[in-house]
Amino acid sequence: MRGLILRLCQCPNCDRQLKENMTSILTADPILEPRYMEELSNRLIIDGKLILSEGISQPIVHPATLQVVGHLAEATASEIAWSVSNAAKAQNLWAKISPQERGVFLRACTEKLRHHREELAYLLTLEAGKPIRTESIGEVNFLIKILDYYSGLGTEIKGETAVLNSTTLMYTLREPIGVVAAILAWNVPLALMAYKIGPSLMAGNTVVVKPAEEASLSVLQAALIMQACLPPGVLNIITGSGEKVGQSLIQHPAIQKVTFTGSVETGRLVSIQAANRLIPVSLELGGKSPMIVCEDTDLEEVAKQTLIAMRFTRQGQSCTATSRIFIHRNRFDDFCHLLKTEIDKMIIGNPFDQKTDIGTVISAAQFKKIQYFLDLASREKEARITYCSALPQEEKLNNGWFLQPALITGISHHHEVVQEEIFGPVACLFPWDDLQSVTQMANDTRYGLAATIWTHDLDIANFLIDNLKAGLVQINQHLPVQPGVSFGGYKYSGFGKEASLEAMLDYFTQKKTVLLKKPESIFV
Ligand code: TXE
Repeated sequence: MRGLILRLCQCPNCDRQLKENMTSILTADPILEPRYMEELSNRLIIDGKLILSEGISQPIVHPATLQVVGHLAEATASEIAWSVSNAAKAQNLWAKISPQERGVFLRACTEKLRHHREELAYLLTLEAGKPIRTESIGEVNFLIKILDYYSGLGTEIKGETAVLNSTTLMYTLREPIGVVAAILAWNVPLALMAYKIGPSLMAGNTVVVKPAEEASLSVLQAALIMQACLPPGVLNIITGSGEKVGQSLIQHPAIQKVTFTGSVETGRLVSIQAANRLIPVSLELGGKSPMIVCEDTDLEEVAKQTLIAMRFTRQGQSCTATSRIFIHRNRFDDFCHLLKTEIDKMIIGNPFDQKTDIGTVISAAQFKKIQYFLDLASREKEARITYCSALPQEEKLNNGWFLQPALITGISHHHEVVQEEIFGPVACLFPWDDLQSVTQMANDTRYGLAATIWTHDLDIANFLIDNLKAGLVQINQHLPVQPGVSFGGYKYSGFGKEASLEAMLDYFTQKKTVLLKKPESIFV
């Protein structure tokens, strides 16, 4: 195995070094300064160390300019095996530390991460094309918030007791599962990392994370920063393709649990691989979330909130994006007009520019996928596509994966464009007349992740809450996932919950039942 490159930032000096590097880059034109990426290129984190992989590597491009900014390694079979066996070794020790103490480690990680917020945001923008102001900084804060939340849950890792009869006491223990394989999608890599490593580590598991090929640098760097506060081997990162690295990871005999976020099709494969090994799996598989706008709402406010709900700032690449919008027929035209007016105010542009609201799509593949759906819609006779805002004019952004937000009306609800997750800035809008039929349409997809309702009528709200088939229903707002609030889907959106105490207890521990014979009472 080739040597270690850096001992991780465990001292104040090393920390300063990293910060100095970043400051010089952040003040320069970030797009032209890929030096820092060299330090992360082709690296893995195994046994607490940053390792130069021996696997083949592929370029990482900045989606706004297509400039190569780093390289991603395809971890080799021996590196994968090395990461898992080290994680298994570390797990034996990690599990012996009390949950509260594990919380102290995790809290220390969040403190450390707080000092590196800008550089992590920079990396996210560099590799994913997310606007630094409207997306990247918020995602880094969210990573810290979620880990901070989990770090306080040590005292909640406990079971139940029952006196079965005069001689038997029953109690349960929540024990770690072992080594967890966490396979991440690219749309919010740091948030997904937090959902998975927070509960895993607190529950006494160790983790091998396989980030998405499109967004590995920010995950590597966040994990690198955390190494300073964790025992070696507790948190490992291996990079590379899903088909090879992801699959081999799941197949390793020491992996005892898989947690996955990604597409339905890959989720199915992951689930089959986990089933072959008889290990538990949790899946978060995206959505095609409905938003129902009733007649009694403040349309201007709803139009403004739709920008958030559709995640236009992230080019709609969000699993909870409200990509099917149902508006009461009496307000339909007004709403379409207001929504377009609001989107038109958004600036699509250089994601590093503080003025930019909307960045790029992540990759050529995703760009093509979205265009494919837009082409399909454009071939429908009755359908109308309204493009909003304007593409950037800067020459260096000419080849970037920028798309204008698109609003589609007049399309059948059964159409592929409406039924499939586009994962782009494309919303389909429908007028509705009665609650029964709009509920039926809202439920008429294979997904069931989230739903948003706008009404001040409690009866209508209650009817919809009771009848919508979605794991998360929001009324008169569209908040992002909140720490402590269980998040997870119905139907093809997957199974398992994230971001909550329930997520940690039910999906990252196993329950041992103890039947204890009470000694004869000495007082009888
Ligand atoms: O996802 P994949 P992709 C949806 C969205 C998007 C589509 C495709 O609609 O357009 O998925 O995105 C790893 N064994 N979502 O192709 O393939 C892969 O390396 C083990 C919704 O990027 O699901 C990556 O780390 N792992 C989603 C991860 O799985 C495998 C967010 C996800 O990749 C593997 C992102 C295999 N056989 C996309 N094949 C959400 N739930 O929000 C791939 N991987």
